[in-house]
Amino acid sequence: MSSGKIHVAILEGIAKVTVDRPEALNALSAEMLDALEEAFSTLGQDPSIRAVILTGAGKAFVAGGDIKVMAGFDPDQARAFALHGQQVFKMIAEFPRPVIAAINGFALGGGCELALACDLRIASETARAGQPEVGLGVIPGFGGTQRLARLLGRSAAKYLLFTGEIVAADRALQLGLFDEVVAPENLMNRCLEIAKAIASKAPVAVALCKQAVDLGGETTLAKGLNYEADLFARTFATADRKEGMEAFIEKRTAFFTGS
Ligand code: CO8
Repeated sequence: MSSGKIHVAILEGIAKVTVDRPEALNALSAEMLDALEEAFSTLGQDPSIRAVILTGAGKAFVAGGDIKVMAGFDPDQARAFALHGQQVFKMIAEFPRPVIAAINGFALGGGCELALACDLRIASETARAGQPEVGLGVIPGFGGTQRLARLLGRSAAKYLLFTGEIVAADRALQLGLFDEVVAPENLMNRCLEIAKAIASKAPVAVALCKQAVDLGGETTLAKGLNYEADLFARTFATADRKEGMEAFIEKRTAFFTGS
């Protein structure tokens, strides 16, 4: 399956989505955003998908929004572009299955924001990340000021946002921007290993964990706990809950169907 400059390959319930515009270090134009949206929209309708790995072709993950396109924007066009990117990234953040960013190289500006919209960020030792927008006279527009601060805390986020510093993988790991850093040749294998571990678990339970954690970050502890209890109860209406508990009691491996 191919969608513009976004390529999708599916193997055993795991989708690999590749941003493929290496000549511009995978910079995101409106066309690229549309293609990304179309790819995730199609994947969202496929019940066999259990996890998604998002990566970039060539030496970059994504080096940002397309500066050459943005250079000609007036404020109205800039707002429309920011809202476009935010809407596509929201779709990725709310994708009903876990999305793993396999950060193979530069994740800058809009590329760092794309990684932030994913559930996990596994990076190559050669990856670099940052929000260099202030050096261009702008601020992040695809969610960087919001998701970065929520993930790293306000101080670390402000440091990266104010200085525009592009940090190496080990520093990104230390800051909590990357979850794991591996040798470049191991990046895809490690992401596949994580995706397979996720795919072996009860899909509805995994999806509800994602919903509960993400809603919890947006509300009070009391409301989050209440929501968790509701979702916990919901799992008891699934066949996979019955299968999972029976398999434990019968000392066998559970076979989950996603129902
Ligand atoms: N946009 C457009 N083209 C890009 C981008 C980009 N973000 N990044 C790289 N390219 C292009 C280069 O222009 C170059 O093209 P050409 O060969 O035609 O000159 C090609 O990709 C290769 O890049 P370099 O030759 O620069 O490669 P290097 O290895 O020398 O450098 C860097 C790699 C350090 C990553 C460098 O390319 C760079 O600094 N890129 C820009 C990074 C950046 O500032 N990103 C943030 C952009 S702003 C943003 O993302 C905000 C998004 C949300 C805004 C929404 C509100 C409107």
